[in-house]
Amino acid sequence: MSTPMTVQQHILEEQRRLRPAASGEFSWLLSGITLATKLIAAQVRRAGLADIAGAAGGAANIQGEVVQKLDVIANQALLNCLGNRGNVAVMASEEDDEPVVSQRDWEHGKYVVVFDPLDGSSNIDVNVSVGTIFSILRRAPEPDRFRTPLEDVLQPGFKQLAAGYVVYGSSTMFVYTAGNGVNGFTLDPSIGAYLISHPNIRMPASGSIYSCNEANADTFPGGYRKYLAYLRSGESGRKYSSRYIGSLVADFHRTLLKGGIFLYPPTASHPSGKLRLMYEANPIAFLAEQAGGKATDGTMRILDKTPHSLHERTALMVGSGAEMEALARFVSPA
Ligand code: P6P
Repeated sequence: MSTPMTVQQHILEEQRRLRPAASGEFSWLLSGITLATKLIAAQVRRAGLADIAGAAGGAANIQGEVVQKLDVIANQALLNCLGNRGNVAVMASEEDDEPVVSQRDWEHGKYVVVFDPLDGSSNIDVNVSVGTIFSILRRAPEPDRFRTPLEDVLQPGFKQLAAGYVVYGSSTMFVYTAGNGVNGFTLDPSIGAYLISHPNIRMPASGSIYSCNEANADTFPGGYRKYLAYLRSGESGRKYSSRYIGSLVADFHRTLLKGGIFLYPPTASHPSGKLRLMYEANPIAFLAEQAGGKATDGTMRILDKTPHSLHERTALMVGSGAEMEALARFVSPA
C-alpha cells in the first residue's frame, strides 16, 4: 500500500529539487513548526474538556486582549519546538512584546520565524475554526555593526523564504509555500502525520464570495462601500454571497480554495487597519500570490510594505485577480 507523501518528504524533495546544495536545515526548521502544530491541534481538539479554553486568569497580552489559555499553550509549543532546532536565531510572536533570541551564534542562527500562535482564539469557546500563522525569514548576513533582534525581524514581506498556516477546522490542515507554489496537507490523527491532500493549490481567477465584517461597513472609506455595492448589484455579471467567519485563517483558507475576496479595510476604530503586518498579512499575502492571487493594503502590495514595528497593523484585501482588479478601480492609491 503506497502511503501519500508526508509534509516532511515534500519539504525535503522540494529543497533537493530547488536548492540541491541545501543542508536540510530548512526542512529541519519546518519540522519544528509541524511538530508544534500537532501539539496545538491536540489541545484545540479537547478545549472544551479541560479547563483550558477559558481566559488565562484574565491576563492580557501586548494587544490588550484577554489571553485565552490555549494562546499561551500554543505560543509555548512554538517557542519550545523552534527554540531547540539549533538554526533559529530569533522568534517573534503575536503573544510577546519583544522578539525572543534563541541562537545568537551567526554560524548557526540562520533563520527568523514570526508567528501568530493561535489566530482567532476568541472563537475557541464557540468551536469555530482557529489557526496558526507563520513566516520564515533569513537572518541578514553578519553585520559590520551590532544589530538588535528586532532589526533581524523587521524585513519586508517579499523577503520571506516561506510562509504558511495550520487551520484547526473540521480537519487540521497545514498549508505552506517556500516560494514554489502552495501545497496543502491534512493531519491523519491515526498516524500523527500530515499527508498531502491539496497539491499545487491555485486560487480561482474569480469567485462568488466576498468576506468582510459588515458591521464595520458604514465606517469603511467611500471607495470600499461603493465596491461592496458593486458586488451586490450584479453589475459584475456575478452573483456574490457574503461569508465571514472572523478567523483570518479560516476566511483566507476558503478564499484560497474557492476564490473571491477577503477585506479588512481601514475602519473608524482601526484607521490603519486591524490585522498585523508581520504575522498575519505578510504570510497570507505570500501564499495568495504564490497561488495566483493578489494582496494589497488598498494602496500598495502587502509584500512591498516596509515594517516599522513588530506589531504594526495594516489594512488587508486579498483574493482572486478578478475581484482585486475590480477593487482597484474603486480604491485608488492615496
Ligand atoms: P473583527 C481575530 O481576532 C483576528 O485577528 C483575525 O483572525 C480576524 O480576521 C479578525 O481579527 C476579525 O476581526 O473586528 O471582524 O472581529
